[in-house]
Amino acid sequence: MHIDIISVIPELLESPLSHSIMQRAQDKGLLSVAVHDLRTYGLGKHRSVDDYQFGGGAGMVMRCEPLAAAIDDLQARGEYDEIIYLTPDGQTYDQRRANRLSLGTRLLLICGHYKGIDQRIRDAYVTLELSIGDYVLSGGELAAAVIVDSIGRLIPGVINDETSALTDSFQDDLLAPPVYTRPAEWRGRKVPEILLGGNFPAIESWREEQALNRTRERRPDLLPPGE
Ligand code: 6GU
Repeated sequence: MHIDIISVIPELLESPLSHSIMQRAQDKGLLSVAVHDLRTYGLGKHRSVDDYQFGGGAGMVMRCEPLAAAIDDLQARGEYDEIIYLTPDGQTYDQRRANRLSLGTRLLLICGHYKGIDQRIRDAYVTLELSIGDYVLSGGELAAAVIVDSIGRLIPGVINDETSALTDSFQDDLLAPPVYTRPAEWRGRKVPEILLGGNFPAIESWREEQALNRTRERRPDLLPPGE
C-alpha cells in the first residue's frame, strides 16, 4: 500500500507515522507514506496557496492551481484507488471503510486548512470525502494520521499476531472484552478466575459474553435489533 498526502504543514504528520506499528509497517515495506508540501506548488514569490473567498466572509480558501499542480504531478506517477479529501462535511469514517480502503494499493489524501479547499478541486478530482467525527479540527492532518494508522494496521503482515487485528473492538461489530496482565491481584482487585485456569474454550466464551455485555451497556447502537 502506498499513501500520498498533500499538506501545508507536513511536519504535523511526521511523528504519528514514525513509531510503533506504523514504523514497522514501513520498515517491512508493507506500507509507504509520502507527505508532499503543498507550498512547493504555491504561487508567486510567497508560494501562496490560499486567497480570500468570493462573496466575502471570514477565512481563507485554498486555491485551485497549487492543489491541481500537486495532484497532477502525483497522479502522473500512478493511478489512485481513491482521491480523498478530509473534511468535517465528509462521510463519517468507520472500521468498515478502513477495511475496504486497506484492500487498495494507492491512496491520495488531501488535507484542508482555513475554510477548506475551492469547491472546483472537489468536483474535478476528489472521489471520496471523509470526516473522522462530528467536531472541527484545525486541519486535515490529524484526520489523515488517523486514517493511515487505521488502514496500515490492517495490511496483512503488519501486525505480527494476525488474529490480533481481527479481535479489535468494532471488527465484529462488538466492543473488545476487558483484558488483564500480571499481577493476578492488585490492590485487592483480582483478575477474573476464568482467565487463570487455562480452559481456552471457556475463556473464549467468557470473552464473547463480556464483549456482548459491554456493547449492550455502552454502544447498543452497534447491535442488530433484538440482540
Ligand atoms: Cl477530516 N477535517 C477537519 N478539519 N475537521 C474534522 C475532520 C476532518 N473530521 C472531523 N473533524
